[in-house]
Amino acid sequence: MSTKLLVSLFLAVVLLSARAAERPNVLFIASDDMRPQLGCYGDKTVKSPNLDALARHGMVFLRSYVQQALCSPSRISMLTGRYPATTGIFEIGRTLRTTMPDITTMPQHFKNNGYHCRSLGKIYHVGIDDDASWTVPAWHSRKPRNGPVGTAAVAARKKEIAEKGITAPAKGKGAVNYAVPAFDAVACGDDDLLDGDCAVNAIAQLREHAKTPEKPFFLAVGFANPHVPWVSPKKYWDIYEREKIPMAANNFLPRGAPAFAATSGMDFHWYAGVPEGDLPESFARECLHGYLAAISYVDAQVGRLVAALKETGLAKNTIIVFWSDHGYYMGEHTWWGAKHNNYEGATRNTFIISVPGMKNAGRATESIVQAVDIAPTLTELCGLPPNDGFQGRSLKPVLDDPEAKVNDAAFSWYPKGPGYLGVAMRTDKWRYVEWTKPGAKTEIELYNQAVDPQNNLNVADKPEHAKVLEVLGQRMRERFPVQTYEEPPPAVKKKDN
Ligand SMILES: [Ca+2]
Repeated sequence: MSTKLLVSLFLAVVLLSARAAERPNVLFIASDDMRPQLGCYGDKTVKSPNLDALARHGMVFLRSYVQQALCSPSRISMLTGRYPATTGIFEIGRTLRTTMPDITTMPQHFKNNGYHCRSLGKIYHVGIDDDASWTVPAWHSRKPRNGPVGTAAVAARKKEIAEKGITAPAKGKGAVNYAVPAFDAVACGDDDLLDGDCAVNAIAQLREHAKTPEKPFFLAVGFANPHVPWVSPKKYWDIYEREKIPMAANNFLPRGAPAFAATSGMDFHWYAGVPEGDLPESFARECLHGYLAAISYVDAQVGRLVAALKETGLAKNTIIVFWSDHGYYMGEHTWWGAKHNNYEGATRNTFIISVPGMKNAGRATESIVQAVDIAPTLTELCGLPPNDGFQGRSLKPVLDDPEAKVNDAAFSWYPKGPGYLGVAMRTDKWRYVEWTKPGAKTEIELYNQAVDPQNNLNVADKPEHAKVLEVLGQRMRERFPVQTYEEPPPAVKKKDN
């Protein structure tokens, strides 16, 4: 080999390493079932000082939508940068490789470009992970998700099942996972429960990374709260006055909506102590109290991660994303502890991005964004080559100018039924939902978001909206042809929750 070639090779290696070292790190924080109920979203009740501080150093996306309001399909869509229409996964059960064996996911794209990629806690749905996405296998805390009361309830239920020789149902009242109370204020420290322990491990990872600044990282940290059961250390309950927590005013189903569409999950009602039917007000208030405490518990863990970034000096070169996998209902439309549909409350999620040195720090944007936009956004912000498989759009124009628009609509999917697949299109003014089923009449929903932000009244059948329906329907069909979906038979038993 000639000296000239050797020198060129050496320079190429030096340049590549220098470029890798300059690339920002990514701390991607996911929270499970956290609706945009934070101080930085204008909520006056919740205590979220750390996420509000993150928002002051970042941008809050007020109109961010996930592509399906259910844990696993939402996460698979976001992590692959593909719509569920492409992943074909609309349920909890199958891994993404079932339908897309050779896909390159967002973290895998980072891994392929020299990043150390790691998953701690719930990033993909628990038990439905993707090894190819990570440099090392995903890590899960062994600390309890529940306090002593919940842990004892599970043990008692297991004992009862063994003694009676019965087969417990996998779902519903009587299932082992649902033997725990729906909420609990535990006299313990943050690190005695799962999410605090996840933060401890994440901080340890950050300290390790600080020692090898030449290798950028993509660290994904997923918290289990505020998914039901709402279990958090008692100190987070003590910061709220239960009687002052506002209750939902629209405790009725969306009016004029198809009955099969206006439904949500019932799993919350399977937890121990949850009454059938309407919740008495005192019980409903305890639920809201528990949900808010669980948000504050996550908020505190985020604060610890951000403090670790500052302490290690990593903050100046680390992009922080905070994302929840969908919205949530806490009494609105009579739904509790639920998502599972195509309405605004289920599909709108919490989403904050903080980029070191960003000029619009502290701004909020009403630009319509989607979870599939995250992959191309981080790819661009980190200077990686684009990946043609990512279907969203980079949000860098919005980060540079909160008034900028990159999407004219956000799309979400949900199978309902049996046999219907619904696609929702959220534009600036409308939520337009089409429900198609082979051999059945297509059902349409239309909500005027400008006057009906919570989707209380379906106005699709108003004669004055005929033209709007035609235009919106055409817009949707141009993007996504009619698709059908049949839920696959359950294959392997997966860990629930
Ligand atoms: Ca979730």
